[in-house]
Amino acid sequence: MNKRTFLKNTAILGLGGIVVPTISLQGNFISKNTTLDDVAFKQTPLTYAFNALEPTIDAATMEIHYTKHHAAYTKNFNTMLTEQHILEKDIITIFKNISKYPAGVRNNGGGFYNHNLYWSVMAPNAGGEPTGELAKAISQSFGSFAKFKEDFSKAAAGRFGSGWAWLIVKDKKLAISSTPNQDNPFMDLAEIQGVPIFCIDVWEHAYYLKYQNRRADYIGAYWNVVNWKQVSDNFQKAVGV
Ligand code: MN3
Repeated sequence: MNKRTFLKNTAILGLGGIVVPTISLQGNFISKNTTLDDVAFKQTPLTYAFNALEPTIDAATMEIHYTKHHAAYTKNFNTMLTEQHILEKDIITIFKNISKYPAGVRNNGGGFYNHNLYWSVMAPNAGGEPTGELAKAISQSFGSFAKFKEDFSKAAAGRFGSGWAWLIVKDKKLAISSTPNQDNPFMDLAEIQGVPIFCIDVWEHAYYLKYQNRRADYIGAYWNVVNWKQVSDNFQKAVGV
């Protein structure tokens, strides 16, 4: 290397140090000038009224759950990303590396994402049974729809404390899992990892006003509001990946 090339390289390296002065977090570009707008993750708008899932989910629970609990997770998630100068916009990428992020990103990011999925897999005048490819896959994986319901309900009832039960696609096959708190099957620290296509929130805030301590009753009634059309779409996307 001659002196001129050496100086040129040194200048570039020096410049690099100035242009990217901040620490790196799993390759995410981090800027000191991040604003809330840069990272804003938003609550999915509800496509039905707060009272539309009555009598399975009462209007008061829906309204508090959506406008208080989910709104808080969403706000706190955006605030965490801003404070930590995290510009990653793909939440799945964040989840797949979640063990490297602060706990607040894990808890609030999970709370943000999980509830968006939960609202979307419920609908008024829904329930019944899935059809098509999803119905076939459920029979193949669990023996029958009835057995799937039984196993999923067990996972939801058996989750100690607060958390979620999931139907996931793992290696193109269906599996049931559950996670504590606001963890999600995409997260690198989830016991069973996969693509979540259906879920139930078993935090007490999801059912306590109507069902009090009777979590099993809430789980039993939940099947009346499942939006199988949406779950089927989620399944097709997940197996198509
Ligand atoms: Mn909840």
